Amino acid sequence: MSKKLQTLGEFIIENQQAFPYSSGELSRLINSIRLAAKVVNHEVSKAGLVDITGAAGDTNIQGEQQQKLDVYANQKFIQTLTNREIVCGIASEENDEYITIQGQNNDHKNKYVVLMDPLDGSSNIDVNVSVGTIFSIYRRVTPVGTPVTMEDFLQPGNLQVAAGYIIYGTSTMLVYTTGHGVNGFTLNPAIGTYYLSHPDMKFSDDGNIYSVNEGNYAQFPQGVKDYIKYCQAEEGDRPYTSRYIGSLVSDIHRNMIKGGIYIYPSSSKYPDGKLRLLYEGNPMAFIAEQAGGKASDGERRIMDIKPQELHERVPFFCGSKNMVDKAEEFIAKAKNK
Ligand code: P6P
Repeated sequence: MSKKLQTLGEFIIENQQAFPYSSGELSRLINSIRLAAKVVNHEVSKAGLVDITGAAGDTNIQGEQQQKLDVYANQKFIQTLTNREIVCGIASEENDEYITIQGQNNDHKNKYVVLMDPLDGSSNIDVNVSVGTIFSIYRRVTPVGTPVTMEDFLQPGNLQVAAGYIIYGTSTMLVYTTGHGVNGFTLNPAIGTYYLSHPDMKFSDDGNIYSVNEGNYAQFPQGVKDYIKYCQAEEGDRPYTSRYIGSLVSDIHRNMIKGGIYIYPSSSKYPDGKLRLLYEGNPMAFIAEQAGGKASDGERRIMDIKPQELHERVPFFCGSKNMVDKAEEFIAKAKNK
């Protein structure tokens, strides 16, 4: 007799106590993300068939051509989050400025802010490679009843109340945490229901996969070069396997399941790294730590960094704890030479 699969809706209800101080609003917020993800998944899954993958012409904060699916995903998540009377502000990679949501009575009574990358890795769409949505949720810090300010968005990652990602891959999964572990739900597209398929996801302390764009090797700091050479050396359980999809959500998801480290370091091209702290680094760091892994900028814990700007970048080392520790060791050694 096969075990009855638990749906995401049932999981949220059964774990309601995991959402502290929430009168069900955070549950409803996760539910609205679930809905938006289904709508975006529908479009992403047929991207090759309709004229929606062509560049929308504009460029986003990354300076990347905005693919129409980027724009579509951004609109869908903003629309869904706005309609649910839970969120008082949204920041997105696709918008230079944050969006204030006044609420139906223009009373700014909603308590949560959401920061997101609505379609990360979108340059992979044209080559049919997995892409993802990344989200980070905070309780506002300025008084309820007033418009949100930048202070509500520039919170350190250690104040996140929830974070997660959707991976639009061979199957579509929603993986998230509210600070009580990490759980993965797979969408059955035939009936539009997510089922708990990966309960209590964990990074192994060790791993043998390293994910970095080695094409930029010459631009890396010496410590990072030294760590990459360590990964490649024939010694003990090494050489490790190099796997790099070029889609953050996919690389982190694979490493969480198989063990490994993802690295996007500072370089001469990206002195502060390429990834954005608020809607890539922090949510993936929350997931990683809740899964027993680690996330740093090579020295500092990602979630302890006090953000200064909405779209600031950060060097990013994330994954199996002992692998991140070893990379930090090489970085420190090179600095002290
Ligand atoms: P590169 C996608 O643009 C992204 O933000 C991440 O999803 C991905 O890991 C990284 O950039 C890829 O960057 O410079 O290696 O192409």
